[in-house]
Amino acid sequence: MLDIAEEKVALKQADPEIFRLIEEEEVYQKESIRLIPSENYVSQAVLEASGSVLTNKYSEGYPGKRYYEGQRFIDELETLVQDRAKALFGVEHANVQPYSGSPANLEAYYALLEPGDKIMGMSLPDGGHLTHGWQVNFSARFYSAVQYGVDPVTHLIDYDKVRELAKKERPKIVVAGATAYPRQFDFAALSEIAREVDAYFLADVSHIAGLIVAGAHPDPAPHADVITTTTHKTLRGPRGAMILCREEHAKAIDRAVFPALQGGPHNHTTAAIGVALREAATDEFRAYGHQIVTNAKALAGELLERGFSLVAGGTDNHLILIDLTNKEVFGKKCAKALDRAGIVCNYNTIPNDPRKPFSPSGIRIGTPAITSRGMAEPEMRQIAEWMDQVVSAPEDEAVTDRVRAEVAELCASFPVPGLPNA
Ligand code: DSN
Repeated sequence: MLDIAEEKVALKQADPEIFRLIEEEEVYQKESIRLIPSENYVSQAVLEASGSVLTNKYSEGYPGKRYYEGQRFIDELETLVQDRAKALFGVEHANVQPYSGSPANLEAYYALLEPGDKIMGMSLPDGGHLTHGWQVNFSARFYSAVQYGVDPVTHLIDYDKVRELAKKERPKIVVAGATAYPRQFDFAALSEIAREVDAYFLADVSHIAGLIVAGAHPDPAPHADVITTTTHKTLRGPRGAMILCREEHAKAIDRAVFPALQGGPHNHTTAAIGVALREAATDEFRAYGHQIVTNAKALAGELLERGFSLVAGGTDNHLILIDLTNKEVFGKKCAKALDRAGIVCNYNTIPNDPRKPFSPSGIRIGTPAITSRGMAEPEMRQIAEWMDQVVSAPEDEAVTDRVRAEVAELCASFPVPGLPNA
């Protein structure tokens, strides 16, 4: 296999500064345990499509109806990727052009709502996303927003309470989806609530798309009017997004993406999404999706044994939210100490967090990236042990240095997909 320097000869000569930063990031990605639940490692094939000449082409419009000439290969490419998305997710229509998750949600709202209409989504501190109606986001400024949360004791969504709120507030759209909810969504229940108040039902499955296609999480397709998803989390594709919907919404969705809110699609990303969708349709990927959950459950169990307090008591998806209030260290300090030890995670709010989002009480971890490296239950035990050691002594450099060396040694046995590992 080529080493990093041989692979990027032109870049090294043309721009040694950028080359160096990429090279250092590659080493960092290889030598650390990446526990950020929204990150992953793409395959070499996805990287190659992503870095292809398709970045040179403008293609405003859709296959068969473009505003630029020279689309003979791009039309075929985008149609192929749309078809793969429809088949994999079992939906009638797929728009594969959204630049990322936030634009995709904006586009879905634009297609279905009028300015000022009411959005009902999960609140950010309880695990939702900014674009689901959080106060500082466009979704609460251009629309009006009401938020549901989790039960303060169980940390689970209380669907009766969501129904009560929906009946009182009469939103025009109910949004399911989260960035820090470690349990499964009951899409059937949320869609029923939406129907009861004549609202649309949007499932933002960005975090769990890979689990859904692997059969490791319930499927929203039978229930949702529209599904939005990023493509770079558990789905293990490039940074991008898709909007999937019923045929009745297809025209409105397509118009919202282009010309309303975007210009030309990023064809290199479209191609890389297509490669990822093909990979995600394999038995190997199904096994991968189930192993993500198996690993998350194993890691949660090991953490519980070491006295960590977990929001919602554990996990049944890819992520774990740790409440550090019973430890001597809060989220940010803990995340920084873990990073020094080669274990990368997010500091994160927990439900009803008494602390501020920039220095919250918790950390958020997840297993998609480490599962892509082939790590399994024995490694989860080791990771929990290292986390315990660092969290118990976050300022002890001897501990963080030792753990970092041990982490690098373990990582050397688990090659990173897509990176030279010679
Ligand atoms: N940034 C994503 C995450 O980390 O969950 C959500 O947008």
